Amino acid sequence: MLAERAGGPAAAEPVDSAGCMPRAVLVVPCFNEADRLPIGRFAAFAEASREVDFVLVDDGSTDATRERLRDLERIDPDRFAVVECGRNRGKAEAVRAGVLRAFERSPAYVGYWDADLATPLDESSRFVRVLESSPGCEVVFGARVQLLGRSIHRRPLRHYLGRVFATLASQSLGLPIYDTQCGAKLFRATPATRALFSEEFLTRWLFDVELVARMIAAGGEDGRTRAHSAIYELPLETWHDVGASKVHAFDFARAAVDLVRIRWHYGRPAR
Ligand SMILES: Nc1nc2c(ncn2[C@@H]2O[C@H](COP(=O)(O)OP(=O)(O)O)[C@@H](O)[C@H]2O)c(=O)[nH]1
Ligand SMILES: [Mg+2]
Repeated sequence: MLAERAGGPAAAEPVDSAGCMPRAVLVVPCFNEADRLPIGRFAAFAEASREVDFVLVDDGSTDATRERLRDLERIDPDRFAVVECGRNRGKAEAVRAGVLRAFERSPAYVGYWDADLATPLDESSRFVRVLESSPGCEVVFGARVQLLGRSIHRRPLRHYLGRVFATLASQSLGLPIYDTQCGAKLFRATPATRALFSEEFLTRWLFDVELVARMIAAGGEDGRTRAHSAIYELPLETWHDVGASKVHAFDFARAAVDLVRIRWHYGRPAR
């Protein structure tokens, strides 16, 4: 059973779900995912691993996503919670609503994970281990790096467009970040982290870039240096592009415009 504890997330020692607090809560944004949501993989993972609970966000889907999410909730209501966002507002706001709900469970770590499980759930334990073993690290970003001995499968066009975008994002942020857009991220659940999610995001898809911009801004004069040591990019063992993406070519043009908006809005820290 998940129970709230006094003292806030940073003050409490996490225990497993069979006790009280989940070690990690992963938010899964879902928009029209009824046909591709791998319910069996979610259920099997929750059964096998007691350290992760889920907040499933239905972002105003027009298919049977909500019913599928409720099915998961029925399997284990202590481990799966459903948030419904009335109308479709985009991944950014769906993740934000889910993260704020996740904080109410007082976990040690809060993150988000794409519904298609392009990043398998098994990878989440590696994210947790990084935060456990590195007290100075606040955030772990999955990074899709094609290294020998890994299983990273990305369609070539998506890969190259993604690399162009990642380079632009890195330059715009003034931070040598490799992969802002991977849909698997885990944060230490502190008040500072929660504050990153307190305001609405400017963009629908580049909120990951906005989160980094917010971290830099929160660090003041030393923002970039602090963000550099607080963010750890973890090269994934496995990442498989799952078909039927909701991101289209037009979105890459839109992304370039949004990068400019982000830079304008959050400002660029001095080098
Ligand atoms: N909330 C919300 N989530 C979305 C929307 N579009 C996509 N998503 C979710 O964002 C995640 C990534 O979407 P996906 O289509 O796999 O994008 P890609 O892997 O980057 O091509 C999935 O969990 C989707 O359900 C949307 O309009 N609203
Ligand atoms: Mg995907």
